[in-house]
Amino acid sequence: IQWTPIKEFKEILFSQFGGIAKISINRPQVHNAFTPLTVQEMIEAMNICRDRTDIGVVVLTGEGGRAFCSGGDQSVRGHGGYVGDDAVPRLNVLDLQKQIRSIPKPVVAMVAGWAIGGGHVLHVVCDLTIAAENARFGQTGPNVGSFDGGFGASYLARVVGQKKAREIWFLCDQYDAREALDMGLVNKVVPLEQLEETTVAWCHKILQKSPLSLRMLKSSFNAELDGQAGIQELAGNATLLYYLSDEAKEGRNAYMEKRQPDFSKFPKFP
Ligand code: 2NE
Repeated sequence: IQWTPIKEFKEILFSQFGGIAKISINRPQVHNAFTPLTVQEMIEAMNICRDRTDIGVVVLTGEGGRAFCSGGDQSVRGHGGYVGDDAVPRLNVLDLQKQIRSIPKPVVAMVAGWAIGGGHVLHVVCDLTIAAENARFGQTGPNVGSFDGGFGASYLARVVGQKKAREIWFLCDQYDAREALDMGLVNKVVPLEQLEETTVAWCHKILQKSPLSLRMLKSSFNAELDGQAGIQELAGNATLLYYLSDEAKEGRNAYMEKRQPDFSKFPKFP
């Protein structure tokens, strides 16, 4: 598969293949652990994916075939967060998690090797996960003095159930790809050499579907779980659809033409 670079970054690769964008953490020497800069770059890439109308689906992955992501880079963990060049401690991966959930396009985690700690949470918040047979999943927070009580706990529990989510966090065990499939944590398991082609095939299927329908579905799935923020997303999509209608345009036109709007011709559906 010939990926074309979209933009150069220091700690991620960002490329596209037709309507598919791929964001790949490029720190294989530490199993793709993230720093504040990695996350900042991923956030920028996600923003580009959101804005670009030719991109319909985003793949999140890690370079090297041995890890998707091993969470926050412990070597830059300081007093109150992960510390970048500006010496400010941050947990900006939480912003990235929200962005993955709210971008109105499907996000697919393509997992080879380790998806651990904050890296595990990243795949959990993606819409779909396709795993290679060498994938290993788990949380480590209680081992290393950390935890993610947001999506990392509550959304994980929605995905695998309360008992299993508590087991994952309280025991910090690691689970292979087959176990992950059995607990509904991933959508499909394939041999490592078929991981990318399978992911791209799934993405191509998605790209053939109605983008507005996918957008509405993603925000509908989120709405039930995300409270006011989830309702806001769904309602924002309703506004988008309404703006496409002649009825809404009559309101705007009347205002611009300094006249009373005439909504009488629009049906009052049962
Ligand atoms: C992933 C795991 C189990 C793999 O083990 P193994 O034996 O296959 O590899 P190894 O030798 O541990 O790792 C290879 C190199 O990568 C570094 C290691 O230190 C090692 O470096 P060298 O010794 O070769 O120099 N490395 C791996 N993960 C790293 C990390 N996260 N930070 C810095 N260096 C890392 C094993 O490597 C492992 O358990 N890794 C740590 C996983 C972890 O605890 N992650 C942080 C969880 S907390 C978090 O992510 C978080 C949160 O809880 C809340 C908010 C935000 C973030």
